[in-house]
Amino acid sequence: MPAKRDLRVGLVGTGFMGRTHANAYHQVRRFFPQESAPELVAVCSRDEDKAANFAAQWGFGSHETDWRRLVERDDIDLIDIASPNDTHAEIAVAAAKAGKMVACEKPLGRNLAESQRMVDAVESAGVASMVWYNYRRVPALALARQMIEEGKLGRIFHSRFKFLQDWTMSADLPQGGAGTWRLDAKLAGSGVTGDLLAHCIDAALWLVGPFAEVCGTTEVFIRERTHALSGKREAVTAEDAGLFLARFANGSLASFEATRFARGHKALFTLEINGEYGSIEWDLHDLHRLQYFSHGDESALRGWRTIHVSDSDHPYMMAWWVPGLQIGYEHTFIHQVADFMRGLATGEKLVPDFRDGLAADAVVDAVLRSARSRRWEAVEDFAAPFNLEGVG
Ligand code: SOE
Repeated sequence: MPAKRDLRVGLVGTGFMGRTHANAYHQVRRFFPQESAPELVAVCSRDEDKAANFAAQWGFGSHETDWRRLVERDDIDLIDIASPNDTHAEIAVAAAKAGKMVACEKPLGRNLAESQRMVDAVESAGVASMVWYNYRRVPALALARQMIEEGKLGRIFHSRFKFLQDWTMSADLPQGGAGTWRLDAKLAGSGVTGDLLAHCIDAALWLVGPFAEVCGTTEVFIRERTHALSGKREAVTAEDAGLFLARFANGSLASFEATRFARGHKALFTLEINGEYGSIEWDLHDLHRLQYFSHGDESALRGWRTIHVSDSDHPYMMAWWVPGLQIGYEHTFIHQVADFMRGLATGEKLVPDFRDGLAADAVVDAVLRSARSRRWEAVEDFAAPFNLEGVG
């Protein structure tokens, strides 16, 4: 099927996230043919071999070793940033100034000042932006959002979010460098707060609403690691674990927990929301199921039910297989590209955009402030509406 208007993509970063994005650009034209299609114009990595191999493997027309070259090219519409966090702000600001649309991995910046600069850049240039909070596009979570919008849970009182991993538990694991930059706060900005809690925070912003205040604590369990670049033992400042309590603008309360030291858990992202009329529960390890309790059910039959979110009337599932057959992690990225393309075509607000990313980063910032001050800290509300007229 011919594309309506191809979106010419320049991707920065060839790691894990670069692969998820490249795969999404490829697949979207097959499963969402009603949207215009991305064209994979160029990929950029500082390492020439990595860039060339990635371009060949994922079908990019060309490769670059300097992102500035990508930004200068006039055959690219969208700069997609999937490189480590310390590169996000500089690339995004330059791309927006050059009139390009910008997509960026989460979190936006390493700190609030960088995130704010990124938002200012896209808003003053009037270019479209997107943050890859991909879990919003899990069909079961999209269904949860629909149910909340329709009032099925009623007023929300409590919610719980956690994201547990164990991949950094070995004291021999270095910090810094290609695979382990997430452990170096100079590059990442923070540890689990900006990496894992950020996903919980984005889900909470989306499903529960704006935060009012937070109170949290963090810990670094292994305080020194060899730095992959210097070869020397260096202090670790990226937190291994973080816990916080939150009070939302709607008066509800929540707890949040993330760690990379939960032995046996690889990506246990779970959430539960309790409302006046019902509750929901979800678990990334079983991502196509949504648990739902409705107090409105006949009293003798009331109980938790499992919704297998794989039917054609479930969000996104019309595009996939026949009812009952499920999809997975990589599809969330494909859905995000499909929604982005549809937003560009219709003018519908693209979410989450950089301003939504800033709202999440403001919560990250307040949690880290609270961990230092050992007090409740207010969360600044950045989720002001952004007029999309003329965007793109
Ligand atoms: C960290 O291990 C990580 O890869 C995060 O950076 C991703 O955002 C998360 O989706 C999975 O875990």
